[in-house]
Amino acid sequence: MAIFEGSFTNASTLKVGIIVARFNDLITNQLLSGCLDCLKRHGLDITETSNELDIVWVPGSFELPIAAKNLLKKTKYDVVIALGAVIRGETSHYDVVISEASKGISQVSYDNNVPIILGVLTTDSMQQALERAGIKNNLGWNYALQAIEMGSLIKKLN
Ligand code: INI
Repeated sequence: MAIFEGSFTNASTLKVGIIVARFNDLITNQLLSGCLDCLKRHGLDITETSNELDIVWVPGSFELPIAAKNLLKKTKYDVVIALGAVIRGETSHYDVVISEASKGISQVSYDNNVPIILGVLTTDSMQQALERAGIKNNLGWNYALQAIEMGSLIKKLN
């Protein structure tokens, strides 16, 4: 019997891409900072000269999938993290944005055989989003942990 599990010990063996939506950037900048803090503390080089990390900015969560698709054309990433914030109270096309973003992200992930972490916060209010992006907990940290786990797991399975 073989048991395969992701490892959290050395993120520097991974090549990580992060795609961040500028829409609601008060929230997404916080998610990005939580993410980077976690990756750094797990050994990934997050400096400007790093070969282990690339960051791509897009206008909104709707554009996360197309950016992921093109990012994966150029370079072999072990894992990609897609960060966005969709707030129900602030938009009438909440459902369209979140549905297209999540559908597109899973499709690009399967098509390229690369895990893409769905780091899009969906909340009913800005207050809830703030709470999940740092005031209480920063889910950016969790997204990065999930990325380290999945990136290392898929490497082991191949
Ligand atoms: N994009 C988001 O990331 N979050 C939102 O809450 C949001 N709202 O409110 O509409 C949003 N819209 C922009 C969308 O993602 C696209 O950038 C835009 O429609 C252009 O394609």
